[in-house]
Amino acid sequence: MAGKKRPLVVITRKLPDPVETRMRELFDARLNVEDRPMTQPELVAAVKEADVLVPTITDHIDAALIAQAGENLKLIANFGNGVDKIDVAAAAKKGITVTNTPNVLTEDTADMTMALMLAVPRRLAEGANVLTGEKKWAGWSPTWMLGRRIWGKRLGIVGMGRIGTAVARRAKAFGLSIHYHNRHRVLPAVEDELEATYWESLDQMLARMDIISVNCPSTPATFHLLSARRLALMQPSAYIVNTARGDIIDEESLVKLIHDGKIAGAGLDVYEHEPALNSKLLKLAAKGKVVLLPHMGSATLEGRIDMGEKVIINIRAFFDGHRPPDRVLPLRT
Ligand code: 8YV
Repeated sequence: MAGKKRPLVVITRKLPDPVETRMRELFDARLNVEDRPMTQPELVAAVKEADVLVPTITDHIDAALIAQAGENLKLIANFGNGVDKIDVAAAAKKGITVTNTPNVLTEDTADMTMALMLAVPRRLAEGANVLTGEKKWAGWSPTWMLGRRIWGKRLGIVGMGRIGTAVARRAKAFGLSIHYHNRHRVLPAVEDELEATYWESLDQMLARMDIISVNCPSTPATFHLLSARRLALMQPSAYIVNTARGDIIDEESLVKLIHDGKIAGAGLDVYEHEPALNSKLLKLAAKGKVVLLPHMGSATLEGRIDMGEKVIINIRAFFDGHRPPDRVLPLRT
């Protein structure tokens, strides 16, 4: 890009300092130092003048916004793996390339998935709250605060992509048997390594697992994939964990089934209408039936810096006339 006009890059949220410093060095970077989410008029103004937009999960980059983009906007370089908030097809129709930041958050998100898979059956949040709550802890007792064992149990992974596979590796080390449902079988070598059982039928897998982990992307095809009918197939002693996207699960039905004792509990990092939380979920959390986290699956300093560096690599490759490494293609319908 040496000697060429530096692209006008509008970043919609505050990014880690080292990333912002690098962006300022390389681009005509418009930073969001206050980290206040952009309003719709501000997003419209941004797409009208920018060469590159760097949005995050808190921005809705829909067809209506893309239609208002100026002729300069040639790249939407998402700070995030999931592009469910970007209308990639509308961008493509307008000749706008979309990129994301895969791989660099895989292990961190898998770690958080494992943390939730342990936290709910082993009542981690409840135990921690006992010691910080009003009531004084009366001390150990043989039958108190008993949770459920996870080693030796059956884990069913919905979506065996990068993050699903990383979850499987961790869960295998924790002594769980690995089962999965996916659009395609993974490579035989990966199935062998994980001693993983493939379930073509999601229904049949849901009915036989002790723990379900949701690790597929949010797309029109996976909206409410875990529907009321499917959730009802789970065993009353089973748990579900979601670090993918909230709208993959019919949240209202999940809340009802846990409330009625038809599902044992849930560990959630994402929500159907986040950041708005279903008040019934909060009530279940107070009873220790669910552990709720505020979308922090990939929230490590290292991970977010790596995500920023990937955004920079995608922008530089694009303006050097190369195909960016993390280009996202519209879904085949
Ligand atoms: C991101 C995520 O932090 O990457 C994703 O898809 O959900 C999170 O890791 C978030 O999307 C930032 O835009």
